[in-house]
Order: sequence, then structure tokens, then C-alpha cells
Amino acid sequence: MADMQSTQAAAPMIIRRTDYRPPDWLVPDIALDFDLDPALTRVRARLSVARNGDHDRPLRLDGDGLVPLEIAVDGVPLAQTDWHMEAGAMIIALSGDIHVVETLVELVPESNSKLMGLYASGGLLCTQCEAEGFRRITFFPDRPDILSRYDVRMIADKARFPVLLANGDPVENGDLDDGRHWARWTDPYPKPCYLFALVAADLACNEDRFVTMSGREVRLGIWVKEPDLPRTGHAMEALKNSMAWDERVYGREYDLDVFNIVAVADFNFGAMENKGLNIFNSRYILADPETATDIDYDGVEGVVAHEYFHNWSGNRVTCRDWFQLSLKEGFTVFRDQNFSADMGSHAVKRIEDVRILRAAQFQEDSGPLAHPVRPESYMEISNFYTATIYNKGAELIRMMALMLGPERFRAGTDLYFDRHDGQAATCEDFVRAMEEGGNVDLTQFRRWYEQAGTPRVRALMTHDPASGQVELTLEQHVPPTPGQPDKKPMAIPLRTALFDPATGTHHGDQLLMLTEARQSFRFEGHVAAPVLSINRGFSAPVIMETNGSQADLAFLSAHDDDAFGRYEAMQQLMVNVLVAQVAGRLADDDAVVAAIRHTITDPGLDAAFVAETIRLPSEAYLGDQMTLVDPDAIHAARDALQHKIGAALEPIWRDIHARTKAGGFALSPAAKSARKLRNTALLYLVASGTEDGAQIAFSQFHEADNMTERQAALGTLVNGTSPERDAALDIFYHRYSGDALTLDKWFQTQAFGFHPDTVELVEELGRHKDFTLSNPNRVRSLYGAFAGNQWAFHHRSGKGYRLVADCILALDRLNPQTAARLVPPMGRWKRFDADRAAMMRAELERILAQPGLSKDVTEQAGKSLD
Ligand code: B3K
Ligand code: ZN
Repeated sequence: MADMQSTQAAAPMIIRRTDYRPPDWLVPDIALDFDLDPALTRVRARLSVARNGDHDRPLRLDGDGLVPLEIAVDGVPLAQTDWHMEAGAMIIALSGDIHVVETLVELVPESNSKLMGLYASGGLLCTQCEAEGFRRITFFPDRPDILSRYDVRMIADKARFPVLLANGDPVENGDLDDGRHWARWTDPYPKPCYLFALVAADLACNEDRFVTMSGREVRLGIWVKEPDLPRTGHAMEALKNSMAWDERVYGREYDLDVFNIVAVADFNFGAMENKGLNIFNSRYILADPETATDIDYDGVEGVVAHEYFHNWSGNRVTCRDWFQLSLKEGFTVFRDQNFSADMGSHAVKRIEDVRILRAAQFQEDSGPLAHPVRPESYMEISNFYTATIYNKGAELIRMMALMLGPERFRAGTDLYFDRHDGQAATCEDFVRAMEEGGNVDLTQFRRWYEQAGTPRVRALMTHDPASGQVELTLEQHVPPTPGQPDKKPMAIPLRTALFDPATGTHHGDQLLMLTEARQSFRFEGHVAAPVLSINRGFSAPVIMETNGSQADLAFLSAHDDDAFGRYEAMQQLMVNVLVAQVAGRLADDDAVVAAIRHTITDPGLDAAFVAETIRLPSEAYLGDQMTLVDPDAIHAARDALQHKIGAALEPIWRDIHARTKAGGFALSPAAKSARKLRNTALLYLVASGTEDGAQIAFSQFHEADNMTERQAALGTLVNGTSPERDAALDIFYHRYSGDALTLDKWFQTQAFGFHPDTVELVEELGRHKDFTLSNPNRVRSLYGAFAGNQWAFHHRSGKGYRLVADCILALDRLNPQTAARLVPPMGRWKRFDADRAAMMRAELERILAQPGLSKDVTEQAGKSLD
């Protein structure tokens, strides 16, 4: 019933950053009493409120789908004339400056399909409040700049819910004589309500401890279903490593006596950093070799770290308003990226992060949903948990760290944490701390927060053999984005080196600051024309265009001493060939084969780096390089090149595949690297067209003692039509049908594959008995993966668009947040031919015409049509 009320909300409003006003009333303390039951939960809240400033405005308590059963002020029930409801919120006229306001509401967690607020998942009760879920639990001024101390009491049936957890530290508990029990938790750190959490469950705990740098002992708990306990070891290691890393690298110590993590099966995104009680999508906690790939293991490590790091970057220092979201998310992604790099390979981690940035953020930045890292307006804040806020936001921090250097960056973050501890801060506060702590002027750099769109930088290098002088001219252009037709030049830090082609060396890596629309840099002493290596380490999130030749790229792919530069050169070499072929021009693909041969036979290289480097760019990335995307031509050209590389180097692939077979499973960096290379070799071996390709893949599938090799083999097989394909799918299904997380891979692998009938297959899978719209992981595994499969999703019949639109419409009634996440691929219509564009637009219009559509989907679909 709560859900019906909120979907019938009034016409969506636009919230603007510049409309920010400090709160009229503060809530220094809140006491919450929960009588928990999935069928009917009663929530009694006691808020101490204090007038903020000199005004006579009433107290406004947000509510979403709540009906007040009791309201009292200072212990006296409120008369009808002293309060009213307005768009779900409760407005109370108050005469004094300090009052105690009490409310009582009832909730039905088991029918909360939005997974926001208090909900049921797999027999447990849990909460999700960020961004605006707390207002679905109790009446409260639901905005991040209201910081309160929480005192939480929970009562529940003891047999059904033996575990009762909330934020902070446990203080008291006891049994009632009716089979129920209770627990009280208090959190001494004032926090915004989006960080509130509770869990009532029957779970087992992986217990451990961590001693902080000042010698305090913290009890750590990872709570999961009993049979999953053996799969929690990796998450626990990641947690302890994160705690030590934040002390060592940022000087930040954990501040409560307990730190709990709970894994739940139904979750709208990855995890949530609630103070002292992180709640996780189980896919980022559970890992063992039988069911988790190396990518899954890394995902667990990265997300555990990310949520833990939020304790300082997000919780101790939080956001003033949701426009500042990147303050905590961009910074925390930067922190988790560096942590993961320290735990594994810096080079490979950077390549992976840039690949993600380009795939998700560059695409977003060039389409109708482009927005600045600090947005100016929104309709539904849930739509702004984007790659721009997270990943581009992290790149902004990375650029500042690069410009300041490690010591001054640390001085800046120390100042930021010390100055804003216990506050709700802004992106501007962060930049100012960097300026003051790092002693640098970031005036122009601030444009990165204001201007959307990926800057394009063109580099033109000329060389004068007589004088030995090199002139490098850099031009930048930031494309128009919605609401921002004209852009100003950005401050772009570009790590650069000029290579001597004869020796393969350079005179040093320099940081060039491009601050003008067009700017020239001179270099002396180059007898021969050098080869340009620019944006090394991907020092700025820009699109680079150079006038270097394919030969220059081949040179860099073999000689650049910057690992990212080497990767980038190889990728660009491939992109150039494929883009030319798609356009019907001749291109020298032998150069690609030669460069790959050089890389795979270089004994000094890390296997994971090799695997990353020799992979062809994705079809979507190739599409992004073209004004008009032709999905079929891209698929055909990429497939043909893959075949050529496979066939030309077949004996080498065969050899690599055979010699990287491990004797037993290990999670060491070397073992992970070997698996990555082995899977890449398998891919090329099968692509070579060799007769025994499917057999080799099937043997790998069958013999593997780990999911990394098993899933890769399955992924290779699903692209074809061999009997081995059907057999492998069948075996996989029967082996894992009882394990939801692993069964997700079965759906995902098929939806992401290149079987000729992928569209029909996805349609069938949508009707499969194991498919359900009520589990976001399952939805993402099927429809999310399919919408990311450029070739299949954009099938010329338009059937792919219809499938996804049907899913969005059905899902919107249950879970608008997850439904809205499926809209963006449809918004890329401008990049496709007229027929496809018309079909995509028609589906967006059909979505918008659905009566009662959520504001989440309304905003995404509406903007996508513009
Ligand atoms: N802060 C949460 C994301 C909440 C998403 C709300 N729609 C997880 C994270 O970024 O750490
Ligand atoms: Zn985060």
C-alpha cells in the first residue's frame, strides 16, 4: 500500500543546486523504537528538534507513503489544526525553539518491492536509506545536512530473527516472555539519516578482530546465511587490509568498537556504507573458487574497501546536499582504486579503470544524460549515481593528486578531514582544502566540476631536423552537452614523453598543463623526429587525437616504459584499423598481428598486462569512435580481425593455452595473471577457426577447478552453435541452479554472447522459470547484459529495443530505481541510422505514455528523447 501512494506522487519537480537553503530545524537526537515483523512493523520515533536561526517557518518532516497513526509534541497529542500533510510530508507548526516530536507509523516490509526503506529479503529484514529511503521508514527531515545522534531499539521474534543489528555499538539486549527479544544500539557519531541501518535476521557470523593504530580493538563481523560462511574469507581479508591501508595511506582510524557487514540477496546496487553496519549485495561478499571468477574476487575486495573507506570520506565528513554526491563518491572511488592497485598490479588496475571509464562514463558524457560531476539539477536523485559522479569524479581527484604530488596531496586531505570532521561539506570545500593544504591555485581546475562533456585534445607535433627543435601544439575542445552549449577551456594535466626512435628511450616524463584553447610547447635537442607519448597513465580523462602514424603506435606498443601508454598504443593501433575497415577503407591489419606477436613473445611482461593489451577493443568502444554506429559492420570487422589474429598466431595460442594450465588453484597475482592470459589464448584459438576449437573450450570448461576458466570457456562456446555449446550450458545450469549468484552468470553469459539468435534467446530467458523481476541481480544479468551487447541489442528488427522497453515497463511498477538503470542504452538513438533511431524513440515514447510511471523512469526516458 505504501508503494501505491508514492508512485501516485504529484508531477515531478526539478530540484536545483542553487536553491540550497540551510535547514529550518535541526534534529540533534533521535530515538527509534521498532517492533519488527515482515507483515506489519511499527515504528515509533522521538525527535528532539531545534529551530535553526531566527524564523517562524514550521517543521517539515518528509514522508513517503507513510500514514501517521499518532503525533505528539512534548508529550501532548497534537490537535488536527496544528499539522497537515503536504505531498507525503508532515508539516507541524511549533511555537518554541526546542521541542520533542513523536510519531508512530506502520510499515509492511514484505510488500516493499522498491527495496528502499525497510524491506524483506530472503527471510531477513534490512534497510536501505540512501538517498531518500529514510522517509519511507519514519517522518524525518530527510536531507544529508541534518546530523543526529541515534538511539535505536528493536523488538522481534527471537526464533525467526535471532540477530538484531543497527548502527554504532550494542548497548543492551534482553528477552521478552512472549518469545520475542530486544536489542538497543546507540551511535555516538552524529550522522545523516541516509546512513541509518538495521538488520533483523537469522544469520551466521564470520568473526574477526582488528587492532587500530592507536591500539583499540574492533570486533569485525560478516553476517551471511549459515551455508555461505565458507565463502566470506576473502571479504574479511579485504576488510582488514582496507582498515590497515586507510591508516597507513591517509592516517584514518576506525572509530567504533564493532564493524558489521551483512550480505543480502536482493539489493538495488553494490553495497551501502551505513555507519558501522554496511549492508551488501551478496555478490560483493561471497567468493570461492568454485563459484567466483577472479573479477568477482577483485570486485569483493574493491567494494569492501570502498564501503569501509566511506567511514571517513562520506560518514565522518558527509555531503551538504545531493549535488555534492561526488564529494564522497568520487573521492572514495579514487581511494578504492588506489587500494586495489596496491593489493595487486598498478598497471593492470589503471588499464581496467580506464576501460570502465571509457565504456560507461565517456558514453554517458556524449549523450542526452550528460551532466557535470557536480550537477545543477535533478528530478530523481537516484538517477545521479552515475559513472560521471563516481568514475569521472575519481579522475578529478586523481588529477589533483597528480598536480600536487603525494606529500602535498596528503597535506590537503589531512586538512580536509580535520577541518570538516562532523560536518556536511561541499565539493568546493574539498577543492579549497587541496588549494590550502597543497599550496596551489585551482581556480581554473574547478571547471571540471562545472562543465559536462569529455574534452577532446588534439596534439600536433612538428620537428625541425636542422635546429633539433620540436614543437607540440595542443588544442582542446569541450563539446556542447545538454544545457551547456558553450564551454570554457579546462586545466588539463598531460604527462608527456618524447621517445627517440633509435634508442627507444626518452629524456624524462614531463607534466604539461594545457590551460588554453590552443597552446604550444617547445622541446630542444632532438636530432631525429621523436615519437610522442602523451596522456601517460591516462593523466587526464580526455579523448586524445595525435598525428602519430600506425608505425609510431607500433613503436610505442613495444617500447613505451609507461604501461598504460603501451596498452593505449596497441589499442589505438587496433581501433584505427577497425574504424577504417568499418568505413570500407583498406587498413593494414598485419601491423596489428605483428604488434600482438611482439607483445606475447616478450618474456619480461606480466601475463595479465599482456592479456589486457592484446584484447580487441569492445564493439561498444568502437562504436563510440564513430559518428554513426553500424553495429553489424563493427561486429563483422571485429570478428574478422579476431579470426585473423587467431589464425596467424595459432601455434602460439595453443602453446600459451597449454602451458598456462595450473596444477591447482591459487589466488596469487601470478596465478590470476596466468588465468587471464590462458582465457585470452582460448578466445583467439577458438576464433582461429581451428577444428578442435569447441573441443578445447569444452575441455577447459569441464576440467576447470575454478569459475574464472569455466565461465570464460562457456563465454567462448556461447558465441557459436556447436553441440558443445548446448552441453556446456546444460551442465552449468544443472550444477548451479540452486545458487542464485552463479546462476546469474548463466543468464548473463548468454545475454552478452554473439550467438546468431541472441535476441530470441534473451526473450526466452525472460520467460525462464528462474527469471524474476524481483531480484535486481537477475534483472541486470539478463536485461542489463543484453542492453550492453551492442550487436544484439541493436538488432535491425528492433526486437531488442522492445524487449528492454517491456522489461522497463513491467519493472517500473515494482522497482523504479532498477528500471531506470535500463533506460540509458535506448537514449543513444542519435548515433544510429534513421530506422533504428525511430524504433528507439518509439520505445521511449511508449515508456513515457505508461500511466503512473515513476519519476525515476520519467526523468531518464524524457531526457533520452531530447
Ligand atoms: N553510497 C551507496 C550508493 C547508494 C545508491 C543509492 N541509489 C554505495 C556506495 O557508493 O558506496
Ligand atoms: Zn560509494
